[in-house]
Amino acid sequence: MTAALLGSALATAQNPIIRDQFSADPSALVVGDRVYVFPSHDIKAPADYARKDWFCMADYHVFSSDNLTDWTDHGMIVDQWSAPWVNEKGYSMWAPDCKEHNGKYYFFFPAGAKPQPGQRFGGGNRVGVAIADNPEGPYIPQETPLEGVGGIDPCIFVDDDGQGYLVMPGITITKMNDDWLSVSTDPADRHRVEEVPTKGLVEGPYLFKHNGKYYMTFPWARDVEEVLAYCMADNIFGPYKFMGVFFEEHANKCWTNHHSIIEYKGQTYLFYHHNEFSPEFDKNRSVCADSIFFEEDGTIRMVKPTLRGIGVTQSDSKIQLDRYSALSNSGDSIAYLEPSNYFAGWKTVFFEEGAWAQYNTVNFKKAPKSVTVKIVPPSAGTLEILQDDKVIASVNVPADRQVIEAKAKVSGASKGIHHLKVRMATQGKIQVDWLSFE
Ligand code: FUB
Repeated sequence: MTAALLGSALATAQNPIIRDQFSADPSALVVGDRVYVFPSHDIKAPADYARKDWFCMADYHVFSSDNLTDWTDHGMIVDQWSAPWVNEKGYSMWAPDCKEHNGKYYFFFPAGAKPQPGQRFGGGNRVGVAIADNPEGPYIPQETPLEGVGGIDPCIFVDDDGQGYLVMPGITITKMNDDWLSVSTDPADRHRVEEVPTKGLVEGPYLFKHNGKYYMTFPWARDVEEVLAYCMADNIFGPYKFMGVFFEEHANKCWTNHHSIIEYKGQTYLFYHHNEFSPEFDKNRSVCADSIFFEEDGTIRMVKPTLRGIGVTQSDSKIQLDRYSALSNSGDSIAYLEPSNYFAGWKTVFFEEGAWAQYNTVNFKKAPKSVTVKIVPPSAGTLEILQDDKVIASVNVPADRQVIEAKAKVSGASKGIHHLKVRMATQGKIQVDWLSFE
């Protein structure tokens, strides 16, 4: 059993929310004032894993935040070498889920089982449980996987009366026994959701409840890449009604679209992934989050993935403008800072007078006196900084071959939460890494 007890601070904001490693299939859980995210962990295939073109996952980390902006990595909680029944050469620790039960945290994870006598490759995909006293761990994996349960992508749903259900692709919903280490074998405690599309793979189901209605959401390979679709019901065992798609395929052709949905401080959030840090290989993914809104009749409004993501950004942090809320129609673009290291992040490139990038929801604790803009060469020209459409600074960027931090006086700015805009005020080209207010 491996558990990281010490958390490491990982201050990030915007999408992707995890920026020092690949992460996928995020399962989010609200515990008190914090949101915990249990993703799977994509890695580059090591020498002892032959499938260089496939998912490769050997362990899980857990992350948490109390402001949806700064996420802490609590370290590794379960890995394929320490979970007794898991094939230690499987690299198949796929989408997990974690829920609280009787004051303990039950982490459900799928993995390839150790080969049994007579089996050459492995014992197939099974679902295991690891238990902890706290959401960040340490987690103790059970000796054996769940009896009678095979497959991937377990989701645990807890109804208002505390009854737990295991939801599996298929899609099946099965009552769990009170130990949460076994599922009921009574056919009356099991329901298959038939009202899902029969054409195109349906996987990664996630069941949640909102205003008394059950929402069975799932990735669906409608054409090629997966969209997110859903069914609704008044009762957990249906009948469900297919409601269609609420999240389209990823623009960057990431084939998978695994997700989870939580309500936190009165707002509903979607956690999902795409391959922003690995544009050429969609099996190295990164976790993102965006808000979800409902129509009056309870249906889910289409969710548009954003770069800005969720949470408030502090004005004295390094504001990553490239995670913009809106961009002018022409004259600017977003590019990787280092083409050989995508984890270094992005820059905003302005190349036409009047081009702008807007970044919403910045908290100014005090009215700022100056602004610093980190500039990447080659750059030259003048940028205007606006707070809610009012110009508060003009930053002159001299032609320079070095990375520089250009500083300018701010006047007329106010404190509070505001939208920020950066506008190219001259001809030329300016490449912005980040900006920050003092
Ligand atoms: O991450 C591996 C698999 O890809 C998950 O289990 C699926 O849901 C898909 O996201």
